[in-house]
Amino acid sequence: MGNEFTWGVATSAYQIEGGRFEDGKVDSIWDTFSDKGQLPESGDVACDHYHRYPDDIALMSQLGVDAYRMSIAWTRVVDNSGRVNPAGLAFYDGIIDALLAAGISPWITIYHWDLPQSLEDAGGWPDRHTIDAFDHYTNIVSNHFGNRVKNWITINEPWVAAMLGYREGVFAPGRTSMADALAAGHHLLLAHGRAVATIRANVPDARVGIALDCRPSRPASANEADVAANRHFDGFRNRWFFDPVFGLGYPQDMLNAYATAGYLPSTRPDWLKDGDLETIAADIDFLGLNYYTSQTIAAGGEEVETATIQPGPNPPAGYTDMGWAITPDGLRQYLGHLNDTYAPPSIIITENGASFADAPGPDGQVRDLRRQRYLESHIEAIDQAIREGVAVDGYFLWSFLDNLEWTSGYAQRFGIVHVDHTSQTRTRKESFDWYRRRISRPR
Ligand code: IFM
Repeated sequence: MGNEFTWGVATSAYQIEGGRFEDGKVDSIWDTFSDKGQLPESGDVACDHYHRYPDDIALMSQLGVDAYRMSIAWTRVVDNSGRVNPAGLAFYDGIIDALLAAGISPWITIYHWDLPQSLEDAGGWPDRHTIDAFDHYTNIVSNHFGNRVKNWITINEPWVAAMLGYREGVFAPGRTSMADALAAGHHLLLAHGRAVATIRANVPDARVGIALDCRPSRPASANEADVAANRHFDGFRNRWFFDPVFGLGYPQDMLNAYATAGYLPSTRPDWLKDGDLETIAADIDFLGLNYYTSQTIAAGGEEVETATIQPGPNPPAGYTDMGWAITPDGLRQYLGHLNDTYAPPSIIITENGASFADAPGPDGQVRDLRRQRYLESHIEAIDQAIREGVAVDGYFLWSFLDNLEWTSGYAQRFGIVHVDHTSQTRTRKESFDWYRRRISRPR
């Protein structure tokens, strides 16, 4: 890995901040989802990062990272009438200034799923007007922070926001229509494209990208039905988002399949307007890739994301507490595939990490050897991809702190810093020191 390689850690606002009722914050769809009892625990307090960020940044400083990927809560900085909330901006000013003073470069994710509830009430992501509201918010934050923040990620994981939020209803806002999910996904991608232009206008030296999650897959056998199911799964889970971002438009096989299934009209969907695909394909400086696991697909699994069943020739090196198969070589292979298919100018691993629930022992140490092995094997896979010619220029470990893992609550622990969610005590895990040593090696 070369001199310019960026080593970082990542979090998101709802998962760590808490401070739900502080300084004029309005509700997001996750606050509502939690109020409706759809989360085992709420994010009202989370890791109380809202009040403890100076200590958290001091810990990051001990870690020695170059960069910190964090998200801004839309609901802190813009009120329900679209007016700027100065107190919300001031909170992030405090974080950004403390990071810069510590020599850590802030990488901002503008949207990590916390849509203002008022916009969901007006139609949410399936409604095109949400894009204008997002652009207004992007304009505010890029204008305000652009003098100090040079690396911007527009949208985090549009597949998750669209499919889990609007099709499966297991994530906020909890709606269950594939037609809505496809419209939501399109509008999230358009919001990305619009944001690229807005950020560039406000911050001429910005580097802008999007964080796409992926679920690389392979057929369970050479059997025709398994191969076709795998092709469909890849279209549903990956190509539907990667192809338009890189100017290939929506994959024709999936447009046909969705029309046949009755999710889309057989003619052009009503949400696809002239010029949309050009907007979505805005030039980006890097592709952010979030990778956790890969999956084997058999007939019947065309649209089923489940990482626990791994038939076939390549058994995983175990499972994380999420039940996700540990498949580092899947990352190496997928990086090669992305390079060959889309030729992105640069790839940044914007998330990679593992949930293991190791707790402090009697001596206070958190011996999370399984996480160290996971991280080591995935960083080695990236290194190998780089040797094979893929331009990977950064790695953000998910996550810095044990945090609110959405509908899994606090039970799933991805952090390299253990958080006791009752006392809010932070304890460095052994993986923290492992990562500190790993990133301090001469490059
Ligand atoms: O915690 C999430 C994060 O918010 C988005 N990417 C996947 C992580 C682990 O599930």
